[in-house]
Amino acid sequence: MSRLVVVSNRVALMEEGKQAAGGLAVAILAALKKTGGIWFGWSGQVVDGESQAEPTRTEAGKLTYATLDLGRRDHEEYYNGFANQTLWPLFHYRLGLISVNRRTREGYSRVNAYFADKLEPLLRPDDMVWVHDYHLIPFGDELRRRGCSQRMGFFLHTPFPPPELLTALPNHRDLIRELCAYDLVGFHTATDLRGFCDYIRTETDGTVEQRGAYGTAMIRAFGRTLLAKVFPISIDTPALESLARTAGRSRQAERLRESLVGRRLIIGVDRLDYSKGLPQRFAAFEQLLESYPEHCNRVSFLQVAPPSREDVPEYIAIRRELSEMAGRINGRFAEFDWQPIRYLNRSFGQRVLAGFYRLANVGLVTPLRDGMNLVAKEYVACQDADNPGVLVLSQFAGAAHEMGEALIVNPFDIEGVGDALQRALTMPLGERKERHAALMQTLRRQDINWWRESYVDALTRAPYDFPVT
Ligand code: ADQ
Repeated sequence: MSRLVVVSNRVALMEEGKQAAGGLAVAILAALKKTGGIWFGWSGQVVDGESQAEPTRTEAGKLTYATLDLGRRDHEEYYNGFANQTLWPLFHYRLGLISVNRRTREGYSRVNAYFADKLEPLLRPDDMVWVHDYHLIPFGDELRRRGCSQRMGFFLHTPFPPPELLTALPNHRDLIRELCAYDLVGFHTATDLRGFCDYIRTETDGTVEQRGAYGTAMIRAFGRTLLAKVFPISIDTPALESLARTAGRSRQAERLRESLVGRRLIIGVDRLDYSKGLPQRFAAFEQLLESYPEHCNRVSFLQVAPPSREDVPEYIAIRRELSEMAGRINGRFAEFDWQPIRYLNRSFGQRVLAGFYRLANVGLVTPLRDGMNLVAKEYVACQDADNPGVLVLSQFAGAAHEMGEALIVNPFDIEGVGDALQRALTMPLGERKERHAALMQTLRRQDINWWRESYVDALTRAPYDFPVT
């Protein structure tokens, strides 16, 4: 079996048993442990001066972590700059938020080239390289320039926008040419795949050949042949199910339950990011209280939102906006013994979150645009099948493609989301159980291991110069 080499912006350097890691990190580690291999990327450390000259290697059995510290300028231009102020808003359909400049694009290319310089000597001819996310689109092309002919795959964790938006990026063709250096390009949904295929059709001389009903396309462009395919990411469903069974009785979950004194609970859990639709969500909760005043003093909304990317101005702005909104709505509706919104800028461990999900009558997941959104899946997996809560889910989350049995909402339609909350809070047990059972069927069939195995299996069959089904 070929060795797997995983490349991601951040490496989840984990000592076994320590720190409950996210499902993705666990799944990747499981794959790496099976085949042996390398997990390569940024250490998460920023240092004064130049980026670290040689990777720090940490051996853990058959697995090697190889990480690099980034110099301040590289971090600023590559990570805060082009990745998070240009590509992130662009890929989330937010042209009004993109900042475009040559300096950060150059920084992005420079760091990708530098990463390639450092990984290339560690590669063996038969390795398979699996690169993750928008920070590293040019990475495969940089390896190819260094003569690497290994099988290389890329997976995009964000949405991929339609060409009408993508072409707002200066020199967009360069980025897509770089993306075409991979053998396999994976997306969460058919919408993302369609965006990519439409770009190839309309902006290049390349061709797109649809394979199967939907979900797979053979691309010939920029002198290369690659497979583009949908792989909806998921969660470790059985692990979360069993975690939630006991976590519902944990000390923190008990404290939360006691603090509610019999009130219903709506929960939201997100990184504090403008793509997650948090101001609209707060407004929808306010709408619920306004349109259905019977919920006043009977329902609490817990929003957990740890700050992220705090060096980027848009993230400072949204944090300020949300604090202001929570204060205003609480000031408007609160009673001396009831605070409508509990808004927390901190994160919790997986176990605590699982207990909170289990307690919540409604999971409110309303991003304006999201690659997948794992919180939606986690919320469902953590419910008690005999008395499950209801998921209210944005039509613009990738998860909505597979989770049609949730209450699907348009997050821009504040009144509509308010009505959906009312429906969720008053849904009869029979309907809740039916919807939950249907959602669970999908989550059990397509869990994180299924996702990882399908991807690695497809990559194993590269290059695809022959017909693939
Ligand atoms: P994110 O934008 O980070 O991921 P999401 O898919 O919801 O969004 O994943 C977040 C993960 O972090 C979940 O596992 C969640 O439990 C955890 N998390 C969130 N808030 C937390 C908190 N307060 N405390 C502890 N844990 C918390 C990106 C894309 C998504 C895509 C994923 C995976 O933006 O669209 O689903 O990658 O591909």
